[in-house]
Amino acid sequence: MTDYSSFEKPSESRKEQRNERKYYQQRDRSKFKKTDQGKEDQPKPPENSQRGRVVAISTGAILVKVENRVVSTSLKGSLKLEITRNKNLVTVGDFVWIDERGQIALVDPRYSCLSRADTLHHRKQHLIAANIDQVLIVASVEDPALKPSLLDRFIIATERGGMKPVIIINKIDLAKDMALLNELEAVYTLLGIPFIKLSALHEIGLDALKEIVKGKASVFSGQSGVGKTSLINDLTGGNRKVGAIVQKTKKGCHTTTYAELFSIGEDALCIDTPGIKSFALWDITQEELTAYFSDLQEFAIHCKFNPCSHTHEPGCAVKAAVTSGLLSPIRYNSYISIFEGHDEANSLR
Ligand SMILES: Nc1nc2c(ncn2[C@@H]2O[C@H](COP(=O)(O)OP(=O)(O)OP(=O)(O)O)[C@@H](O)[C@H]2O)c(=O)[nH]1
Ligand SMILES: [Mg+2]
Ligand SMILES: [Zn+2]
Repeated sequence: MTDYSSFEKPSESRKEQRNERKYYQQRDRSKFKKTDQGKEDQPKPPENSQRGRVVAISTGAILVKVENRVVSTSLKGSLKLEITRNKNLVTVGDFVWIDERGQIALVDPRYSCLSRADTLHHRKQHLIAANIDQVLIVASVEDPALKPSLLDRFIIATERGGMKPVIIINKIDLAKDMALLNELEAVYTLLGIPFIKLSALHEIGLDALKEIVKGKASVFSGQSGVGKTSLINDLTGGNRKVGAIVQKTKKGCHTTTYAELFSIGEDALCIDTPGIKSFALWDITQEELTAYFSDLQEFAIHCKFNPCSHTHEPGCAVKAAVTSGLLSPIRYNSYISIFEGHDEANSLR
């Protein structure tokens, strides 16, 4: 079991806990769609309850760090009734209040939250992690192969949830052709998204990763087998379980089975997550989708029709920009893939 003793400074007093709570509530991410923060009539924590942070959720148990110990707890019955639009009501990184009976009675408003549509019920939000600063979107050059449209899905979910995206391309030791990588690097650099190429196995490029995680809370997310846990092991000197790639499918074997939060050194936190099988965006309209592709949007304003889906309409400036080399076909294909729901289950409204 992970040693949680050093990962977050325990709050000394109730007053300090209140201040901490206020701090998180005040972090304004108004540029992004609010998750569930800012409600005027937030319920108050019950008398004699203690505040803690969810560090892991495994089958049946929610592990919460309260002061400097980790307790195994569950959701209070009345909270479970609120599970309607959400697949899960509490997630790793949440700040929660544990009542006298040892159950979670209240979940604090989140200042950020990474979520996707539930695999089975697309109208439901599946929370992956909460109250983090950035999402390290991890992909590998090969085994499993790089899927640009998956990067873009993650970027949209990250920005909607109020976090900063960082693209981490692992396994560069397996790269045969750098052309795709270079093109992606150019696209994302132009969009202001950090793009880090490295190899967890050969410890290449780790300094850039160390720099990126410094002083922040980061969640590592991506397909199974891309090397999330390997990278975290490199950063923490830990020995978490990693799994070999299934040679026949070139995919990971879902080694990490639940999300877990722990510290990287003194000042950084990270969350390791299980590899995702598919990533459907949650609760997004077609208009919003175009707005998230800011490079595409630049041309979209010149389309003959408004609105234009940039698929079949005559006089489409977006398609013209791809033809003339002004817009990367990778981004356009990605947009189309999300718009039409190709290769990943999708839930556009
Ligand atoms: N060639 C190469 N292999 C790597 C590299 N990083 C990780 N691997 C291998 O990729 C496999 C999967 O690594 P994991 O760290 O378990 O991947 P993960 O993303 O945590 O996978 P899940 O927990 O299933 O989501 C292991 O066999 C690692 O040794 C790398 O930089 N290069
Ligand atoms: Mg893993
Ligand atoms: Zn158009």
